[in-house]
Amino acid sequence: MDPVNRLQASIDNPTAFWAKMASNYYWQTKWVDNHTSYNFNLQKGPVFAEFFRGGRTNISFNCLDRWVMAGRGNQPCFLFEGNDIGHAYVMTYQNVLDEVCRVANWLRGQGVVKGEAVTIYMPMVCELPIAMLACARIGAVHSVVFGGFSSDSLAQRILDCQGKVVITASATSTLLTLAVSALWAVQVQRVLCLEDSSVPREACPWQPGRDVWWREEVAQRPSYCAPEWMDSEDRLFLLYTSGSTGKPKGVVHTTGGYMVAAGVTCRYTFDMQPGDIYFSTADCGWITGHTYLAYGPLLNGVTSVVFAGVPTYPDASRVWSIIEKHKVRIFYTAPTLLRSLLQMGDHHVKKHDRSSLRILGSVGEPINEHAWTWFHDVCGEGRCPIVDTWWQTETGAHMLTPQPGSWCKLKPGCASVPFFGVQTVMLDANGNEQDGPGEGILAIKSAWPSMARTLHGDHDRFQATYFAPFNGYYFTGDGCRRDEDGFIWITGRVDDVINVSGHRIGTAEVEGALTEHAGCAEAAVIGIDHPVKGQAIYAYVTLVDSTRHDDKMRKELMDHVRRAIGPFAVPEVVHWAPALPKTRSGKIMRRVLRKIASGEEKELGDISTLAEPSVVDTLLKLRGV
Ligand code: 6R9
Repeated sequence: MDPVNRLQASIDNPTAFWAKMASNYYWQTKWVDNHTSYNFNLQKGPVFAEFFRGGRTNISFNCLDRWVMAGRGNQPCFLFEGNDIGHAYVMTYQNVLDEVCRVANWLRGQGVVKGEAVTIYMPMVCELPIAMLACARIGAVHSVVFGGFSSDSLAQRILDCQGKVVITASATSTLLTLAVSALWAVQVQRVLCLEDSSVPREACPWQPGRDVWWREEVAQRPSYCAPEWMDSEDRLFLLYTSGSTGKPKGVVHTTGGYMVAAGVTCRYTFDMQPGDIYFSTADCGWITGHTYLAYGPLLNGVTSVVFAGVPTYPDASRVWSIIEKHKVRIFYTAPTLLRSLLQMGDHHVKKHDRSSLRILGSVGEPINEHAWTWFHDVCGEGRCPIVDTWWQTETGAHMLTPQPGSWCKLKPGCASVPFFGVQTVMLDANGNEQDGPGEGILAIKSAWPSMARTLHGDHDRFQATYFAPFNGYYFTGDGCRRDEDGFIWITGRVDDVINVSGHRIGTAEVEGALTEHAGCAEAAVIGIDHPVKGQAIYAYVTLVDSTRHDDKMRKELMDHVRRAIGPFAVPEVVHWAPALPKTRSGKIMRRVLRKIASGEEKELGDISTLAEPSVVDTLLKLRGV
């Protein structure tokens, strides 16, 4: 069958496609014949999805033991590159399996049982995916919290998942300080801390009896731990993400379906073969690091670069020097990094040999044509296809992407076509499917194996967020356009989610953090275009005392957001707003705020529905004050 027909056949019959793919993995017990079912129609009962019913497996076994048993134990699994040049080492598949087992045995020793949550709060070192795999080994549910989150955010997430064990690191002293200060507020019985030689032990706040050192505790444990055979629908992990309202949502992923989709998307989108050298700049604190650093590459037996440094240190050629050093074949990164590197000049790229590169990937936000062309022509020397992968924390794996084969057209900035077995549709505002070229809302019509099964502790919110907007469909929150070839272009979020440097942030979260400050009466946050970050956070703030419109107050508010959420959520601009533009029913008109922020006040449109039209003039006067 030619590739186009093969893709279409998988979309027409996803169940058969996924079952065929699943048989490439090790299952301790095979699934039953009618192994897949789902419901997306709220009128017919609760939303659910089930894949490979009856099947039992363990993802860490498929990531590690399988390769060791096949004689690949001495193959490098992780190629670590620290921030300082020369701080580099290799871990083979056997080394990783041994360490995963030791950590798994340590976790069991703490009484952690199958189904229990373990929070992981670490920088991007090899021990981060190792800790994740160790949880998976014993059926504990990992909840990784990005190292850039503040102690308050960490505490909130620990409380929500009720885990008693936290795994963290002293690699940056702030990390441990933050971890410790947050833990005081909550019930945590044991903290496993990875020591970094650059931080003296005395500098680490320590609670004897609760806190222990990784190197001391883990080394004593046996280097084999029998895997816990998990039902396909048993939980694998929780990952908190932002939505348009309320507190962060704990997205739940399960074992079998996630495993198959993580492995298969890597296999096809990146054309991975065992032994390939792969480099992703993703952090395991986000979904991309889960699927395309921790799990997917290992499921394919590839060798992954784990880069813990800053891409511009010691200079802007760092990633290209790593690509040259390790002869990287597949490079997966985010548009925001490309945009920051391209400003620094082509010479940084060209001084390193990139002839090993075969496939380039982009993820996290729309890639603009300029960045795409630079990535393709300069970095990839015009030889490597770019796979612009569209997907989400909730989808678990790639949903739309070009395929790297020559049969798939490459269009700069286009997420292109559905992945095998995925039924994407374009809806109009009333939820009707649209055929042919046009614009609409991107939705998914039927279940796929790596879809989120629920939100931790809140299935109602899961249904209300993703299925109630268009009953019968998974609502992505993204707008899209379909061109004459049937290719899909992502046009950005249609809800109140902002994407700053590929980090997903809810406007409501930032507003909540601002209004927690005693001096802030009200806040409205929007996203504005930013040349490097894609979007930046722009905050309108109404103070209790308007005589305090000054930079000192501005700094206080920004510091407050840094403490409440983390540095990446700090507003780029704070615009004083004695009052906000609201409708008569009290709804903030964000459209008006966006126009004022972007200097398009001539295009404000109809503002006659504003309760108090004069606020617009006041806001214009205070722009830049
Ligand atoms: C994987 C990830 C999801 C949101 C998503 C969309 C945006 C991701 C994109 C893209 C255009 C792409 N997004 N990939 N937009 N082109 N290739 O980033 O997950 O952090 O949950 O963010 O990111 O808006 O809805 P997550």
